Amino acid sequence: MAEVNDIDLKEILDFGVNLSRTVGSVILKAFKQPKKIQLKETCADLVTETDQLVEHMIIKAIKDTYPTHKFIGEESVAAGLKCNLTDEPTWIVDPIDGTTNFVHRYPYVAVCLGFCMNKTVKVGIVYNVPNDEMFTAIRGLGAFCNGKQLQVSDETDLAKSLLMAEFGSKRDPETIEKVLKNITSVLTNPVHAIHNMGSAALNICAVASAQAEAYYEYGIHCWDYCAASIILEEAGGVIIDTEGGPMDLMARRLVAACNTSIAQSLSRKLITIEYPRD
Ligand code: LIP
Repeated sequence: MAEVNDIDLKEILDFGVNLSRTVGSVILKAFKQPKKIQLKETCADLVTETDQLVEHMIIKAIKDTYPTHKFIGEESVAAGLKCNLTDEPTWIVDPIDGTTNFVHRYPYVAVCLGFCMNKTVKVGIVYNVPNDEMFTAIRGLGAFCNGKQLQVSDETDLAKSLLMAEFGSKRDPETIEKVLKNITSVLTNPVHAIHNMGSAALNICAVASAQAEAYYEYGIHCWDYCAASIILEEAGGVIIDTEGGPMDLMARRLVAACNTSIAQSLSRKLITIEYPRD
């Protein structure tokens, strides 16, 4: 029985899957429609009214069903709410991971619901809406996509790997120079290729699904990778900090991989791009 501190994690998962399907239908309806776009931190950091509406629906459902639970949501934090993870049962929510994809109708757009207790991710749901792919995991009980169990790639050589990477939304010359240094360092490792899906969560789920061997990014937020992190770990993969230590949910950076050897080889190739913590 998946229970922690008398919280039934299977019930949490079922609630999260149903909720992500409900809000997913709102996203799908808006997917092809014209969108009202606002800019957040930079000219490439977009938000739409659908992001805000979906997060409002998610938070209301959590408050109605689990009134004592806490939440951290991308758009609530953008509106000024503190991003403060405590030991309390906490939902970490990204209503639309891949907002730029959503704006441009590129079909990689995910609802991300991570459920944490004592600052540890216990349940993850990543719903790729346009492709109807429901990625789920409960700590200790495996990872699944539409009910099919996931297992990472058994490749151990970075040079024989497909890498996912994202380049973030900062456009200042200093950051761009470091981003390009990392791309050069990895391409000359060499690797088979560097691809990206425009969604941190779906890049991580690609590694969990043995469709890629590793992924790295600097500048993402806890809501981008909380839910997907447990899906990858339950599929047999690893997520570490870019400096090589354990994953830090608030550090805004990560290396995700099918095994520790590839994760550590990749982290040694990277120079740090500094971002303020969440
Ligand atoms: C996105 C991440 C992506 C990153 C983008 C953006 P959002 O999240 O999933 O990995 O490169 O800059 O942060 O904003 O679409 O939820």
